[in-house]
Amino acid sequence: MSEQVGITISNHFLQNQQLSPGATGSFTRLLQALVLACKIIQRDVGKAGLVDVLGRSGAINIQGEEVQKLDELANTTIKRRLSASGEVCALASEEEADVIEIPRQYPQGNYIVHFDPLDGSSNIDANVSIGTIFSIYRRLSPPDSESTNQDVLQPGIKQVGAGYIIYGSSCILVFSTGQGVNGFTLDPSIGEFLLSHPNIKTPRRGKIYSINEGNYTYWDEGTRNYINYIKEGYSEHGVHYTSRYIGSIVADFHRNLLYGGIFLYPADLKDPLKPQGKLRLMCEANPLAYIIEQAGGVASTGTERILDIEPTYIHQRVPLIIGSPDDVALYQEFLRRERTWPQA
Ligand code: P6P
Repeated sequence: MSEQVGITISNHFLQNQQLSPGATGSFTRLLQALVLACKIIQRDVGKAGLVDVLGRSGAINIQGEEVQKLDELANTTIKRRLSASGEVCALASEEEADVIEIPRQYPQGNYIVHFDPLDGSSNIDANVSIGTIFSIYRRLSPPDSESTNQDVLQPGIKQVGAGYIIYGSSCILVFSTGQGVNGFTLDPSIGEFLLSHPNIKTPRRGKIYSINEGNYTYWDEGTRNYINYIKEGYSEHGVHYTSRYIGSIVADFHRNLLYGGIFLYPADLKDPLKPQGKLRLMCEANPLAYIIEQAGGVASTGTERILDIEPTYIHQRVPLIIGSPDDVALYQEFLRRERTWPQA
């Protein structure tokens, strides 16, 4: 057990800053603003059920404002807190069609953040865990200038930080700045995130597969053969996989990160408008790919490393196959048709 367990996330940031030669505190201030935004979202998500009841009575509006959809509220919270930090020159949200300009009253900072403010929010009425996902890049254009497309559309390998927050049975923030993956759990009694999962590493192979099997008829042959194999073939060799799929990627990803296994959202023919699958490269696949690689895992489209993809559009969608390296490697064999099931 690391002696660091229990330190606050603020102290963790400051320790990292002291280890970074030439650090100015700018990145730390950005991370602090993000943590504050997530604490506010956690508070609002925690009242979701009540807001609906109280909202109807008209007795209480959330934060004294017109009751908003929670994902709109989360989006606004993150935009306001990051802009006010003075550390960002551009933002891109899953909730907004275009790049978000930073209001003139704030300095143009040196970072760009892509974020999904409240992923899985359609599950909130069922009290299923949902989350915020974020991905941080350093600007390429000169300081104090207008941000450019090149600033916003960088490959995932250029991320300088990424992470997610799960609003569930407890609120946990998992992130990396390139020196491994750490998890912090919110202690609501003191309003602090405390280090609870130091240096997370994912198992080389797991026994969990996560995929929406309702899309089976829309998958390519390699994906169908792989899923059939781990459901039928493996058990012949004494390895029995179990299916776990919540439909909220932060929850599915976090479980597989800790226990091992594979999460798949392959390209499917279900929606002609989304031939590359449902998940977004910049605010879902890239940050989770950064995390899984830092934890010893793999993230691929099935044929290409996620972090190598040169993005062309902020809402670009990609197939995502992510998790334990041996599980992803086996899937790729089926995709290349080196393996077939049932045996030809
Ligand atoms: P489906 C939630 O809407 C989300 O973006 C991810 O969190 C989740 O993994 C996926 O969609 C679920 O999609 O098509 O299986 O309902």
